[in-house]
Amino acid sequence: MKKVITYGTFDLLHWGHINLLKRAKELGDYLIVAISTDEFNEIKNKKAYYPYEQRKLILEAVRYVDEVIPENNWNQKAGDIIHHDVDLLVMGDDWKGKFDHLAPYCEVTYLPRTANISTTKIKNELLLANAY
Ligand code: C2G
Repeated sequence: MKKVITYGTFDLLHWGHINLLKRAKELGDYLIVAISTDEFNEIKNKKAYYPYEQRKLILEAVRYVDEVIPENNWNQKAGDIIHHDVDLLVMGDDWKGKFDHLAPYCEVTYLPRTANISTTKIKNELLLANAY
C-alpha cells in the first residue's frame, strides 16, 4: 500500500485544496494530511478562520483523505514519514524545493498550485464585498 502525506493549514477549505488532495490521493493508496495546529499557525504567521478541531473535522469528511494528524512544528516531517511508513510527500509547488532534504526518507513531489483561488483571496474579496 503506497502511503502519501501532505501538510498544510487547509483553512476555509476551497477547490484549490481539494485539487491538491485529489491529486495527492491519486499518487498512492492512502493519504495522510498533517494539518497545522492553531499554535503552529501562529509560528507560521497564519491566522486561520476555523480552529484546528473544525479544520480537522472538515478535512476528515473529504473522500480523498484517509487520516488527519496534527502538524505542530516545521521539524516533524522526517519523523512522521518514518512513523507512518510514508512513501511519498506531496506539496503544492509554492513549496518547490523546500522539502527536497526529505528525499532520503521518501519520494518528494510538488504539484502545480491551482490558480486564482486562495484563502487570502476569499477573505479579501469578502472584506471588499462588505465594505460598501
Ligand atoms: N494549494 C494549492 N492551490 C491553492 C492553494 C493551496 O495547491 N490555490 C496547496 C498548497 O500548495 C499546500 C496545500 O494546498 O500544499 C495547503 O495549503 P495551505 O493550507 O496554504 O498550506 P500552507 O500554509 O502552505 O502550509 O509544513 C508545510 C506547511 O504546513 C504548509
